[in-house]
Amino acid sequence: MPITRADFEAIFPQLVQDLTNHCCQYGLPENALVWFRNSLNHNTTGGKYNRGMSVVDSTQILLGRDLTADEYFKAATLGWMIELLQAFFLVSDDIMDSSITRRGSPCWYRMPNVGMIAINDAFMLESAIYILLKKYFRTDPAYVDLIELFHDVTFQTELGQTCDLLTAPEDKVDLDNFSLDKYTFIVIYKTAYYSFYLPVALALYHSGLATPRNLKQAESILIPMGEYFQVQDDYLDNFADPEVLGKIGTDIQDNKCSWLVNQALKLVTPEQRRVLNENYGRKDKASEAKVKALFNELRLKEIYERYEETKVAEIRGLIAAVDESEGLKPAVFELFLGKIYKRSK
Ligand code: DMA
Ligand code: MG
Ligand code: MG
Ligand code: MG
Repeated sequence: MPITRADFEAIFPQLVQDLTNHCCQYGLPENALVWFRNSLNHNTTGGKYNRGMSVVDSTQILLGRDLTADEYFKAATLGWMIELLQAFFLVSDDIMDSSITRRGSPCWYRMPNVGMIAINDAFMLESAIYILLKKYFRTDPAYVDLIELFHDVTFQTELGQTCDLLTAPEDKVDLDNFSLDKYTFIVIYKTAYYSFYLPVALALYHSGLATPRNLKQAESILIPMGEYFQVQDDYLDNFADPEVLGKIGTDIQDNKCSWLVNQALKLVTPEQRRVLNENYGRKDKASEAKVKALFNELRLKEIYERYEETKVAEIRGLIAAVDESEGLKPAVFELFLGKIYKRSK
């Protein structure tokens, strides 16, 4: 049975307690302790938990049996470490993207009395990963592999964010600067590694099945799956109801090299390209509305729906070809894909 949201959430208070205890050894003043706990709760909870819960589900599928209480707690703890990593990225991403809301609330940096303290809070969310890893995995044979995996994937994500931000200068709109090749690099690095490869790689280490071959095969399926997920994110940024999505789209005003603008550039007439050139990346609602109207005119919703079916068929093909000789199981990928197929948030 896949883990439920409630079961996964039930683990988190223990981890907040562990982090609290860790701070108490330094005699951290009470107000700072309360601040850290608030940041942990606000920034780490309230999402979909696809990444975190997938560690538990994947471990169960790989071992082909119910987990012991200890295995289950540790799998969920690894899952929460991804949610902490995600919290670290999102707090920073929302500052850099000038976003307004996240998970239906104001972004952390826009909460009362937070502001740029959010930068240090982001660092602390990242550091929390390694405090928990040490507490629960210090004597695990895979400890060094787990640390290296978190470090490698973090750096990969930061490379992706660098390219995302550098292709979206605030003061200079240059449509020639966008391309699908750049787009593919950005999304694989900023999203696919930490959101898709990391959960399954953690499950492979936790279940003792992290052979080089299994890790490589998992990567070859999960990277395309992560690409698909970020295309969805870009599509939803413009086409979803912000009430359902929990965040207000910013890609057009932020001059992002998004999937939608890249599709638009393939289809525009010279006149439409002029409209795009004059309105994309401008920090005002009226210009944004003109770009949104153009995206509708170009029927990008239908282009997206066609892309979705093609990409999912390709991923299903990769899953069907999984080599199970070293214990990898297609169900790991099927379950993960099922969680995101045709998502609306
Ligand atoms: C997401 O990019 C990537 C990371 C590493 C957070 P994004 O800015 O499109 O995400 P969101 O739409 O959630 O702000
Ligand atoms: Mg963002
Ligand atoms: Mg971003
Ligand atoms: Mg986005």
